[in-house]
Amino acid sequence: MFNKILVANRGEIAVRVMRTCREMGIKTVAVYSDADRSSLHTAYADEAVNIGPPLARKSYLNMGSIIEAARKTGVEAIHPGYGFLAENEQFSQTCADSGIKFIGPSALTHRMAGDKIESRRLACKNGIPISPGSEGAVTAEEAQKIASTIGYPIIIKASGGGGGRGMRVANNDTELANFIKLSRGEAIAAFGNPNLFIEKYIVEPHHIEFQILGDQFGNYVHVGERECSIQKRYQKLIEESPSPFMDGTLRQRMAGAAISIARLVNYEGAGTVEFLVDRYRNFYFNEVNSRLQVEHPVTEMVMGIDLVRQQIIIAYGGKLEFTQADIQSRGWAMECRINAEDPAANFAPCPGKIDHIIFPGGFGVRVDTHLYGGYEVPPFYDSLVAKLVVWANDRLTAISRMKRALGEFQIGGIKTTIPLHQRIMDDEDFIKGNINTHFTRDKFAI
Ligand code: MV4
Repeated sequence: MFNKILVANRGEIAVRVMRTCREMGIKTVAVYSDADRSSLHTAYADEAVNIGPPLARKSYLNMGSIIEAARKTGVEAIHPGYGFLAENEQFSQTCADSGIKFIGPSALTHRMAGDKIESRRLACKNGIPISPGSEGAVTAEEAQKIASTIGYPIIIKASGGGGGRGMRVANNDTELANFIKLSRGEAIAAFGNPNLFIEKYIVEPHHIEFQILGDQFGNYVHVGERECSIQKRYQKLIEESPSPFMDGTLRQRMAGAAISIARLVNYEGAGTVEFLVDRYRNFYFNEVNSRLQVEHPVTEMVMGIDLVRQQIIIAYGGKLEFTQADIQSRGWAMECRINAEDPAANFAPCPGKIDHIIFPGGFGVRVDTHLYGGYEVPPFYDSLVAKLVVWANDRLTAISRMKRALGEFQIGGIKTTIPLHQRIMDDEDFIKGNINTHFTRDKFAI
């Protein structure tokens, strides 16, 4: 096994990855920016290396200083967490060139997954359902021609995009022409890639994703689905597993599609295949996320599998520790993302000093966080400060447990999304499992 791993990230995910390393007897190296000298991940690691100024561009996204830290400390592998360099093709390649194992898929897989038109084409060619639309990149004229056959509404997406950036919904030819211009400009500015494609807009879809694992010997398994429909502004708020919308046959069909995708790109490590599901339970491939996801704990809770441990074993060249037949989901898990945001100020980021904190606990409760009393949440990074995850035998008990745990969680000094989660847990449609991606907009006008 590896002796030492560098974790190229910060916050809760850096701590979460290091915890598994420690259990596996692997030493850890933290990298930290000037703003993270007193961060939990910096203190938790066996060694810590400063990699520069607060701005991510100069520290957590600075490949040169991270590779240098890896060399200096003699690590054999780098775990990127999520965000920052996790899906960066060039970083994956630079690690390979430096003789450091990148804990994640190859540069080639990143390229494939990062190009939405390519992955859409690949899915289509292999009989995996996609929303009807363009075959490749389109001009405004081509888009209108396609729209005239498949009909409105049409959604415009950027090939280099993801997470909703550069997306627009058009209801007629005029809007389509205008929105293509706007999205094109955005796509060039944000991703340096002008390519746009269009799809038939699916109304009120569920966002359901499958967790997959693939080793270097061509073994692939799926570890069930996560329902991620509760989101605001394309940022997930609540995730759960299983999905309340799922049934046995749909699960089998979607899991089969997810594993096909994994095989097609020789997926190595842990990944997610994302689908949209309409109200009639038709499913459409959306995109591949080639990283460990924020919401991975809900899968861990129902499956009893440490996904980071599997990532490390696979990266080392080991075989998956189980086959599909060994994997069995049990009970219900749910995660609330606690963000340092002010609900009264349109959810603006709300950094600041934690003057007092009480964590929830007890049976079936897991808190992944880097918060501690006296810590100052810096203004430079993502506003996620804690993930509150519960497990219970069934969904209603999980909701009761989540309400209990949200009530116990006291974070003084900053504003958080805890009150919003409490409102959602009391919502009758949420309780019934009547949810789709428009839930927060429809019910809470956010
Ligand atoms: C769609 C869609 C409806 N129809 N594609 C948004 C994020 C990106 N990953 C894909 N997204 C969507 N694609 C078609 N053909 C609706 C969304 C969408 C959405 C998807 C997942 C979670 C939340 C969402 C919120 C609004 C729109």
